[in-house]
Amino acid sequence: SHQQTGRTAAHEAAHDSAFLRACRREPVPHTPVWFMRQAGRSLPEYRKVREGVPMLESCMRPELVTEITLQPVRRHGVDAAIFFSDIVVPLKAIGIDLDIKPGVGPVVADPVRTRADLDRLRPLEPGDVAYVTEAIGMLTAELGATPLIGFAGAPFTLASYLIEGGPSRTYERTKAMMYGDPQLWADLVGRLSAITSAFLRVQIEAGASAVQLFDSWAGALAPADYRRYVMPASSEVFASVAGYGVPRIHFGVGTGELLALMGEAGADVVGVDWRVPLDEAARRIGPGKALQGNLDPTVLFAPREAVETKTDEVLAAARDLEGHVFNLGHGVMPSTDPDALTHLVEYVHERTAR
Ligand code: 1CP
Repeated sequence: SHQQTGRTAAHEAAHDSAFLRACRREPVPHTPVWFMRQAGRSLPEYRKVREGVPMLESCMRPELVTEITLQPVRRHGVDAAIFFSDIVVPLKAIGIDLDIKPGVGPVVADPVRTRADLDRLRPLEPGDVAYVTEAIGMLTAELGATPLIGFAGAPFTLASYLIEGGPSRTYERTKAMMYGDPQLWADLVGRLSAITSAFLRVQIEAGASAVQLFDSWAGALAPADYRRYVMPASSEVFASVAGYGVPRIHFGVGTGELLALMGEAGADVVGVDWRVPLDEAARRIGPGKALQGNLDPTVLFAPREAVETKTDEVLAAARDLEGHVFNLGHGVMPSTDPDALTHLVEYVHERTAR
C-alpha cells in the first residue's frame, strides 16, 4: 500500500544514521545525541507557535506537530527527532475525558477505579489517530536521513494517571488497586497494553524508525512488584512490535533497581536516569543491550565548563558500552537555555568523533 511504501522509504533513509546504528550496537561515526522533551518550552520558537493552542489540540494538528518536531532538529542538530505528542493522546482518542492542564499535566475527569470503569477503555483503532499517521508522513518526508522516534506511555504510568486522576507523588490509589484487587489491575493494564501497542504500531507503520516506551513512574515500585504486576503488560507491548525490527527503547525515572528487568521486558535499548553511572547500569543490565543516557538535566544550569566536565564523566562511563545513545537522565527542563543544549550536542559529537 501507499502507506507501507512511505514506511519503507523512511526506514531505509534513516537506516545508517548514527542513532539507529548505536541502538543496534554497531560502530558509529560519533555518539548520537537527542534529548527527551527536546521540543517544548525551552524553545522560543515553540512558545510562539503554541500561543493560544491548548496542548492536546496542538497534538491533533499535523502541520503544527511537524513544525514543533522539526524545531529542535534544526536548532540543535540532534541525531534524532521525537514525535511531538503526549502519552495521554491515545486515551483521549478512545474517548476518555481528560485534559492537559498548563503547569499541572494530564487530568482525568472521571478516574478509573472499578471494574465497570474498564468498559471505557476500548481498543484503539488506527482511524482514531489519523492525525498521527498524517503528521508522521509529513515529518519523515522532511526529516530525510534523520530518524524519527515514536513513543507511548507504558501501562503502569498510564494507569497511574487514570486511577489517580492526575499527577501523583505517591501512587496510593494505583498501588491500592494493584495490591488489593490484582485481577482488576491485571485487566486494566492488559487493556492499556493493547492500546499502547496499537499506538506504537500506528507510528511505526507511518514511518517512525524507533520507539520509546515511557514508564516514567515505574521507579516507585520494588523489583518484585514490578516483575509481578507491571512487567508482563510492558513485555506484551514490546513483543507486539518486535516483528518490525525497529529498535525499542525502555525508559523510567529512579529505576536503578529495575534496570535488568526493564531490559528483560523486551527492550533493545535501556534508558538510564542520572542516578546510576552507565558502566554500573551496564553491569546490572547484562550483555546484548545498548544504553541511553544519562546527564542530569539540571547540570545544564551550571557554567559551560561544568557541563563539559559532567559530560566527560558520562562519556567515560559509556566508553565500553556495546552501544550508547547520549541523552539526559530525564526531560529538558523548561527554563533551560537552548544554547546550552546546542553546545552540548556539538561537544558530544566532537569528543566522540571516530
Ligand atoms: O503546554 C505544554 O507545553 C505542556 C507541557 C507538555 C509537553 C510539551 C506536556 C504535558 N506534554 C508535552 C509533550 C510531551 N510529552 C512529549 C514531547 C516530545 C519531546 O520530547 O519533544 C513527550 C515525549 C511527552 C511524554 C510524557 N507526557 C511523559 C513521559 C516523559 C517524561 O517526561 O517522563 C509523561 C509522564 C507525560 C505526562 C505529562 N504531560 C505533560 C506533563 C507536564 C506531564 C507530566 C505530569 C506529571 O508530572 O505527572
